[in-house]
Amino acid sequence: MNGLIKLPVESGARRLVLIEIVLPVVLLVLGIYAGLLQVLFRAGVIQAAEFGGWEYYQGLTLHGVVNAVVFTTFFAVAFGNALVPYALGMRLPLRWAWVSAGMMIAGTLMAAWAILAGKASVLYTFYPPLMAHPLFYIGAALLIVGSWIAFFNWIPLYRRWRREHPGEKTPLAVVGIFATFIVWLIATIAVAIEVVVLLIPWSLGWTQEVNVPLARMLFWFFGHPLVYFWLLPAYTMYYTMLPRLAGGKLYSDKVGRLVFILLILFSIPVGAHHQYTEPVISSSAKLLHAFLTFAVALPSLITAFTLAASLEYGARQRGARGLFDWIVKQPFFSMDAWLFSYLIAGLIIFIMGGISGIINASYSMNVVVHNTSWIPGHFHLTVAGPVLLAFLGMSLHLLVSYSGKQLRLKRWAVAVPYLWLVGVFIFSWGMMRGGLHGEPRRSNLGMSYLNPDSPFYHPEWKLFVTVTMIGGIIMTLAMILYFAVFFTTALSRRSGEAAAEFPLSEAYHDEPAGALANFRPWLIAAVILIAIAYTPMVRDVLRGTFNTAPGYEPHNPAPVQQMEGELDTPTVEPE
Ligand code: HAS
Repeated sequence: MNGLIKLPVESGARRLVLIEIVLPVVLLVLGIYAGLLQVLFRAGVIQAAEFGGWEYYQGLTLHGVVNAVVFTTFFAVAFGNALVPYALGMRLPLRWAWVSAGMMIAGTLMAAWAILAGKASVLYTFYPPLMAHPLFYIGAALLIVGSWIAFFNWIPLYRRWRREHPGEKTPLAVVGIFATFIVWLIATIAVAIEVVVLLIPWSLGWTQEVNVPLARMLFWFFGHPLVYFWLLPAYTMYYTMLPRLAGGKLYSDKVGRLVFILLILFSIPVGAHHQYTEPVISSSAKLLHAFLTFAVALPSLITAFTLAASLEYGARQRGARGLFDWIVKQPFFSMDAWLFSYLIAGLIIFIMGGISGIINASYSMNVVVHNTSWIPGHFHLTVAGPVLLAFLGMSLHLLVSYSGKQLRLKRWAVAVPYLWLVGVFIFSWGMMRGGLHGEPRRSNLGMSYLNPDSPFYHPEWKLFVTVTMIGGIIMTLAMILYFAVFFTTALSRRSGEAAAEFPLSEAYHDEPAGALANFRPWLIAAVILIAIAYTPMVRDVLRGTFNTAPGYEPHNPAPVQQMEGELDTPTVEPE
């Protein structure tokens, strides 16, 4: 885009951001391949033996951990390392930034080894009693602590900026990134307790059993805000960049701040909506979390209207007339503002992702869809919709600006998000319809549902698993195009000076931030809300009677034989 403010970046910062962007995109190749295998396997096109040499849970773990945890965490840190100094007009302090990157890379390599060696087939939720090799948990802990260090490294920078700019509003982009990492910091404290106190000693054999309900509660204390940790960087792009890419202004700066603060308030005390069907937790605690889940949808509803108003304003500047002309007058295929295509395609997908989320949140509807393939249908419309596309678009943008290279294969780059949109809608339709017909979310029986020898033989699901597979193949094609664009650009010659540049928007209504100017009171309110929502759950979990279990490893036949002796019919594996 023309007319952007370019700020020079020193070579250390340039190298750091490029490593944090390129490494996860390389790993994403593996994650996407594992996803393709899943749809082919579910549709009965390949059998367990052809599963890339992996076991079913191993492939699914790789898919979830690489795509949803490693790629997203690296991206959020790289994006913050680039955007925070840019928006504040300062230099990134490099020493701790490198320590953070080093820890994240070491942690990723440890966890990747454990997964690829078949010693950590525990999925991205690593629910006990599924047990992983200690290096998987230690690797996850390093990745998380590394990302905390990146955040702590921005705080002195921000403090200095505040001293030097008294009375000025914190740039909205910085508010967005700080909201992302405040949510992350609070949420990861719970998973750190789970991993360090419960899982590492258990996987090292120092303790024989683990308190399953307690571990699950701690996981979901983290697991729900995790999804907003994914969403918030995308929201930062929507609020601070999308309006300018659309040729207009953000409709209201204050609403952007309100949305970020509301997400800090409500994204944590809602974990029980993942546990509606679990015993031990009382229904009153679940009800409270259900109400709060509706509250967490509110900032996204506000976002829908604010962004629509911003897009409409931009289109009217370019001559749109009447009621609906502004919708078609968006720069969907602009080669100049190509990042727009990634953001708008994600937003369109999120309309369906949001509706399905609100369905999940209702207790009675959740009982119908929980643990069925409806749920992956929902989350591919959210994390693999607005989040993935915004992250892919911004990764390309950072690659181009931080390397001083030109974007190659531009037409393909613009086609990727729309191809992905078509693929993910088809995929999710298959998954969600299948889920409504009872198709499980996952099973570890080594056979597809279309194999007559499978205890889960369900020929009536053929339509759904086949549609899912078609969607999955289209999504894979979109990603092949993306990788072609990304690596062709990365390997091309440098054509200009590397510099930081972001298409930051002005606001149409640029009011003073008022009560939203300071994070502190909202942080206190968030902690109080968490205490109210989680005290009854902690009480329930500590009172629960069925609370400890020995470890179970899907690739280790011993516990399975033991189970076979005890059970007449095969069952769905634990989540
Ligand atoms: Fe969710 C399960 C409820 C949002 C991800 N969710 C999951 C899981 C994942 C996930 C990964 O209540 C599975 C976890 C697992 O492994 O078990 N979710 C919600 C609700 C929301 C929601 C109420 N989820 C997300 C987001 C995610 C995500 C965001 C990732 C980033 N979810 C649930 C529940 C479960 C669940 C239950 C448990 C289910 C179970 O039983 O296991 C809300 O935040 C959604 C609010 C969103 C909206 C949409 C606003 C629309 C916008 C687009 C506007 C478009 C415009 C474009 C302007 C209200 C902002 C205009 C177009 C033009 C062309 C001009």
